Amino acid sequence: MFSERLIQELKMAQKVAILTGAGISAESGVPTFRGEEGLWKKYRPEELANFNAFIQNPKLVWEWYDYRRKLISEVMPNPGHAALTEMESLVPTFDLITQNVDGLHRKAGSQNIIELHGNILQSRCVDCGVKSDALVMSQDDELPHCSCGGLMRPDVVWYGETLPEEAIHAAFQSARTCDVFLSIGTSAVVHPAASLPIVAKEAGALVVEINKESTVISHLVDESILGLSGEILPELVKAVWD
Ligand code: BJW
Ligand code: ZN
Repeated sequence: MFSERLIQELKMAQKVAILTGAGISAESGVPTFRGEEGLWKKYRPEELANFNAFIQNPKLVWEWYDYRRKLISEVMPNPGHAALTEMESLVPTFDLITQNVDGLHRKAGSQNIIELHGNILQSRCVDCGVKSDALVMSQDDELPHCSCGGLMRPDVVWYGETLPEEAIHAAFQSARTCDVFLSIGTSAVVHPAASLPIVAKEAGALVVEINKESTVISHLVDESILGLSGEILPELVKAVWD
């Protein structure tokens, strides 16, 4: 299933960078964004994951996040998350860059996590920027407000917003300096995250994609392994380090 090149490069790697997307959490029961399963009520994620949508209808957007936070709180990391946690203990330097806001890598025990799109469990004030543990809308559907009076919003990165500076800097630095880069469970259409595998490739890393289906970067990477990350990643760890 795995090329000798991938096995040898991973064995010898001093630094491995991983980029994960919604696909890694799919086998835990978290819906991905694109395709039918990404729909909530009749909305596509891009209709809700932007500041204009929030300002126009904060109640609707909070409802979507409340629904997702509840769902996430009820699911567990899957063998794909666990394999990455194990990989971290086997590689000298291991950067786990994730686009996911679900916190499942942390729950699985991963340590060095770079969250590019924030964290759904936190909220932040639109006016003063103060952060707090996410507030669930109260029973009478009151919107969560900050002590300064500002509206609280989910502490995530929406379309058209800049990514946390420290996280994006660390992610590009990792892509530029790793020996092996694995892009896992992401459609690789959302930038700047989608540029990371390309940056790694240009810098000379072995770049391998693990995804259920081909993506827009499949023809640009060194190897594209089609299948479920919850099945492939444990096999990969076994093939390289057992
Ligand atoms: C499995 C599986 C299994 C399933 N095993 N696989 C350059 C070029 C073009 C556009 C832009 C550009 N630079 C910026 C833009 C605009 C925009 C963008 O990229 N748009 C594109 C869609 C065209 N980017 C931005 O706006 C970003 N900001 C920015 O660049 O700031 C600078 C700037 C400011 C102003 C103007 C211009 C520039 C911000 C992007 C923020 C994205 N936010 C979201 C929501 C986060 C909060 C939340 O969760 O609610 O992030 S959108 C959504 O997409 C979410 C995800 O993290 C992200 C990526 O999705 P992901 O993870 O790839 O999921 P899917 O569903 O797409 O794919 C899952 C894959 O898994 C599929 O392929 C399945 O087959 C597979 N799969 N089961 C393995 N078991
Ligand atoms: Zn405030």
